[in-house]
Amino acid sequence: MGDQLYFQGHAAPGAYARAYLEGRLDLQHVMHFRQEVGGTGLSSYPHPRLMPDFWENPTVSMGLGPLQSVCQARYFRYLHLRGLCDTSASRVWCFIGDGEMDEPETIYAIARAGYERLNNLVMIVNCNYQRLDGPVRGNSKVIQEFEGIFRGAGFDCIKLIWGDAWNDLVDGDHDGKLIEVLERTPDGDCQRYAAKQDGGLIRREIFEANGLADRVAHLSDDELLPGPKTAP
Ligand SMILES: Cc1ncc(C[n+]2csc(CCOP(=O)(O)OP(=O)(O)O)c2C)c(N)n1
Repeated sequence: MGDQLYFQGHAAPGAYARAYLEGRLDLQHVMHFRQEVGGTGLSSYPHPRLMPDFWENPTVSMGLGPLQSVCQARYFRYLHLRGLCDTSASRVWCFIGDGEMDEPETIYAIARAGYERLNNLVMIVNCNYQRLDGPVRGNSKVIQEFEGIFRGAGFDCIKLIWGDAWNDLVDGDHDGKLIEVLERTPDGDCQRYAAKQDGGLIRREIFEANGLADRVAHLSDDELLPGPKTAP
């Protein structure tokens, strides 16, 4: 038996794009994104009733994906332990938005997965700080908060934050001062750095204002830009 996937709803166009490149969808489908009632289009969100040959698992009512993924992971375990089906290599992958992390169902699902020791479950949280009704949270550090929730439930946790452009700066941060500055920089400021695309701003506010100007003296403003595209 294979894996099961639960995609956060706004990732659906990514799945459609891949299916188009693989030849599973044609241009007619793609040109009718969100116009599926006539029979040729693609539903905006994953749902097996709307697209029975494409989606197996409905998501998007926020919290549904995480909740179902835990049930599925538990069911894989059940099947295996009772000798009904070999699901020992099956994994459940659940893609969640940072707004979706606010849902009680999501928090419950994470706690439940920890309680059941479901190491066949991988949850991936995309943190873009946006939900339809505004920013995910004001003035805080969502990635840090989420890490606490996951680690508290017993998950291993990997944070992918900057890409590799700042690896040398982080590797050379022997006294931890750069990390400390980044950890107290609120999400809103990181979004501002990413939006302004101004390396000089990053130099002034992250490095010069904190006595770390020498760390980046050898880098141009442009070379600083690949840094915090998202939250440190
Ligand atoms: C229970 C519930 N409440 C509200 C909505 C409306 N809604 C759809 S997507 C969305 C925001 C999603 O934000 P996030 O999880 O961060 O994903 P992103 O769109 O940023 O990828 C909201 C509020 C919903 N689908 N389900």
